Amino acid sequence: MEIVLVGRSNVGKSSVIKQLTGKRVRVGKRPGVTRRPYRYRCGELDLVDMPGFGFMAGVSRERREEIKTSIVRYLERNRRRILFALEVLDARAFSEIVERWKRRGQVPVDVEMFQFLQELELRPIVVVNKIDLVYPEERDDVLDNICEKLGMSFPWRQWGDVVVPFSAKTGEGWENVIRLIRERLTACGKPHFNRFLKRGRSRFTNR
Ligand SMILES: Nc1nc2c(ncn2[C@@H]2O[C@H](COP(=O)(O)OP(=O)(O)OP(=O)(O)O)[C@@H](O)[C@H]2O)c(=O)[nH]1
Ligand SMILES: [Mg+2]
Repeated sequence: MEIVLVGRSNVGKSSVIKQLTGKRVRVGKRPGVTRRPYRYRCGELDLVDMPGFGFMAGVSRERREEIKTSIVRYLERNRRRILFALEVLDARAFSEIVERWKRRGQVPVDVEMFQFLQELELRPIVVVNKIDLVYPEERDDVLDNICEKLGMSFPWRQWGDVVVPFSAKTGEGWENVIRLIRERLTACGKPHFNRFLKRGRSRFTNR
């Protein structure tokens, strides 16, 4: 069984996996570091790091479309093995990117992906990563805005079982990410899969 991580390129999917598993994961400053699904085995559970979608400098439109299609196919083909998904967003960049797409009259790829995950009943947890880059007094607004863009009404706090602010850099929000994953695993009838999270947690608590 597996949990998949999806999201725009460079939002920090690989960094989140690194923190969750404590494993050596390739993380990069340049978008497009993860080129194919990478599977990290954690006992009976796998965490699958998907390639990032959306704009990447130096990557053609055709290639970007191919990546998106390959993610959709992967999710459809492996649906029965997937317990749920984490959709990772960049707290600071998200709203601006969504506005840009809307001005062009298109549905932003992040929003499309969130809807697709819901259609597949993958009950996505939205990990709003890089929250360390948003001033504390602006965070509620940023999170309300993200909820609204994803089709959920604000205030964001009513979606505490779906949306979780996090920083893979500082560990802020870690306890809530773990809590949501545990709740999902229990809801899927796999509470014993929680064991794999222990090592990851110690990475922050031992800092
Ligand atoms: N400030 C800050 N930087 C972060 C955080 N999480 C990740 N980063 C940085 O963001 C960059 C991208 O991180 P990755 O984990 O490689 O992102 P990714 O989503 O896997 O990217 P692709 O594989 O290209 O799709 C790296 O430089 C990370 O160090 C965070 O919470 N805060
Ligand atoms: Mg990556």
